[in-house]
Amino acid sequence: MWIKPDPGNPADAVLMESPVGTLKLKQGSTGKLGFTKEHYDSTFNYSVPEGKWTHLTFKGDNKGVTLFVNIDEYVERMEETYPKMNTLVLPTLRIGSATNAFKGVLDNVMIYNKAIDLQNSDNLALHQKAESSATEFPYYSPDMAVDGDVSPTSRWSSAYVDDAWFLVDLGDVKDISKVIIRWQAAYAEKFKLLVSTDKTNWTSVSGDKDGVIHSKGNLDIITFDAKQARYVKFQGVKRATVFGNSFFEFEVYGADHIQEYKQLIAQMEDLLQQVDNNSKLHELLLQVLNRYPYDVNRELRPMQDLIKTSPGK
Ligand SMILES: [Ca+2]
Repeated sequence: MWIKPDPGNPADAVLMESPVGTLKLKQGSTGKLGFTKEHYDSTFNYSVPEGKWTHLTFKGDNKGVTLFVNIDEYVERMEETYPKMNTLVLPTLRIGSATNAFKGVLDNVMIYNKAIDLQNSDNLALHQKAESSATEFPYYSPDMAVDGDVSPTSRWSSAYVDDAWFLVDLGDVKDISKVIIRWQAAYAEKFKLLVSTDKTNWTSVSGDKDGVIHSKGNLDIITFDAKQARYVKFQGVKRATVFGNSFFEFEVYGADHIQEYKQLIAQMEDLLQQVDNNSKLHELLLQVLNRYPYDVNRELRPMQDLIKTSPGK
């Protein structure tokens, strides 16, 4: 669904409700997206921005629920084996609420009775071999950053040096195009991201002319043109704190066409403003836009062709 909340929504503002539960823009006083079911509160570590359109996808199964924001800008999985409190039954009896409706707009709410196959959800680093420079404590070992667990004690933490490094071996050479770093409070203000197929020759994938990436901590999502890599390395340049560098998870994702798809969608949105509301092109554009992002796996060529048919192109 698309959502554009007004500024200043109150605590517990409800997006949807039914007797079985509520989906909330703000879970309690956290300000974060969440849902309540059978008196259990589940909260995503994500606040929906006010005053602008954001796309949310909830992918639910019998174990938990995954949140995708604008396809791949923020992704979180909530799952708990017992009790199964993090599963979501979408409460769609009412959009808004009889008592505490959120203020804002929802658009294009689509509900499927099967899990949507969004690309790019396989973390290639998960449970692979990892190694690093000296750690702060033996138990904050490099494998803790590739175990898929973001709980407070499951993290890699380096000794208190600027040039700490960490690398993961993907097992085989793969095309990759995205790395996500989920930082603990001790993050790197400056670092490099390097890839290699032989563990000897390294290339930086992003950053300034020296390959230096600047971070503000919390979460770094680094996307780049597809690169071949078996080894993916974090190279610290400058620490942000007196401590070392520490992250809960270091995730690597394969090449895909999400970025290209999103660019085409943006072009189509621009085009939609320019064409006659009653034209065939307008109708065709809406057909594609209304399917965003559910058709992320679609062929891109028809979208490119459609843009080319527009007047002035
Ligand atoms: Ca971890």
